[in-house]
Amino acid sequence: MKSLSAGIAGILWVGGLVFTMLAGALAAGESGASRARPNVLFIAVDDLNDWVGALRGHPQSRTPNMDRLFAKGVLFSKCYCAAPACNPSRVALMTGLRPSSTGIYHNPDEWRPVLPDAVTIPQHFQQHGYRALGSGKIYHDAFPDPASWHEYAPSLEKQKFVDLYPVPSNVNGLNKAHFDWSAVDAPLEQTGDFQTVAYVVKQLERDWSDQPFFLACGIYRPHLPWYVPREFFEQYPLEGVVLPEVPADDLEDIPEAGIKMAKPGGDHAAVVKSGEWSKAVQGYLASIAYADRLIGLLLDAYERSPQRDNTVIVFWSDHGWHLGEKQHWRKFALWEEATRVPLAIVLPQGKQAGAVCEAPVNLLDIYPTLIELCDLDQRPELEGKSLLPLLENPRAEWNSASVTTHGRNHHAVRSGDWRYIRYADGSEELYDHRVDPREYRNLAAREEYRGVIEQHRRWLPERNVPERKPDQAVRRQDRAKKATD
Ligand SMILES: [Ca+2]
Ligand SMILES: [Ca+2]
Repeated sequence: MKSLSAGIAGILWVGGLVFTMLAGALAAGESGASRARPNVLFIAVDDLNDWVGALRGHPQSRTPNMDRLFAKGVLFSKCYCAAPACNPSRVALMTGLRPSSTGIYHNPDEWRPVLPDAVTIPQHFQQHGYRALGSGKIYHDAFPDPASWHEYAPSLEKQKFVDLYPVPSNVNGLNKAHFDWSAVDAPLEQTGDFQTVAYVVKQLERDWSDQPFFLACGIYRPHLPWYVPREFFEQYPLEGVVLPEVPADDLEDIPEAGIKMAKPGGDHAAVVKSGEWSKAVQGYLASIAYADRLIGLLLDAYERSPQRDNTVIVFWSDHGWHLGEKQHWRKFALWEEATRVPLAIVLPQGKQAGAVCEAPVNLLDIYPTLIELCDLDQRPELEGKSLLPLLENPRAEWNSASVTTHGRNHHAVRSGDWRYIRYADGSEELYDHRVDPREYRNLAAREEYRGVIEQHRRWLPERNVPERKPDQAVRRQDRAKKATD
């Protein structure tokens, strides 16, 4: 509890939490168990960009259940990932360390041998008497972390249940591994994500009066391939699908290093040429609708749960996604679409329900926030910043910017109004979000913005450790999958 200066509502709320913590300390004194510490329901949705609820990234996307979750707590409308790819983003989030400090920049970078002593979020909870358990994708598929959990489904070594695939696959004919989309004729109950949610629901129904839980639920869609039951495709009839707006000359003011990330001659050229763009957008929307349905089942269970009034929910996605903006697809870039993620934190007993916080925050901030919310020991090595002051007062002054790193020394700095990108070769982009939310006009070369750029440079990490030489077998495996994760 650091800040007591956040206004009446904040003080009342902190007062309530102090009481809870005091009760916890008393309980600990009596029984040795930290009984009154809040439980944590930790929900990850893979590859979910801002096409949700109040973030309004796409005019047609409907996410009633995620909206229901956001309405219970604080939705952070300017949250960005530490890295725009599954593995480095998740490693940063779960260890609290920046990619530029660990050298875990890419998907094939096996992280545990590099960080043998890192204490992940669930490990830290374990050390405070919590039961750590879960199911689904929390770490990158290739690198689960058995040390993080007491129990996991399907197992400590395998995070995900088997998924549905149409036969034959490669439905769109693009021959790009998992870069495919199609309705499947099977019930929701047969999907891997459903089984993950069913496991988590069962855990929520258990009696937890003797021990608090840290319970993780990692939903895999809308990660590729976009194979979900037909009913979700039918929510978005193909003929009405709205495509992202992509000005033909948008890349003309972008430096070479940015164009290299966009790869306009790759996925985008193939999708446009094959006439699959609308189907792809439909597939992503359908996959989000499917994930949303599962979130609904999870929320129903949370609402029925006897632990509801003493459970914190953290809802996050690991990075954003391009569907043609900047002639780019997937993540792996430093623009708004690839870096913006939904983050919501639901506090016990409906505190701050329905608030939207516009301060620029980062997924790295989750770890220190949970430490304060659950009164765990501080970890001085963490590089994020506790969001507690913003949970107390979502409009509080926030003198910070959010940094995303993609490969060594390529960084984006997002402040409240600006996005500044600096690539390793020194080339730059600057966008004014007050007038250019789609980042069409790169202002970096204009003299009058030197001051703004200087202000943003001070957030760039000072340390940029070299890239690792990843395990070649893993790299080959990942290449075989075309690095879609
Ligand atoms: Ca991902
Ligand atoms: Ca442009």
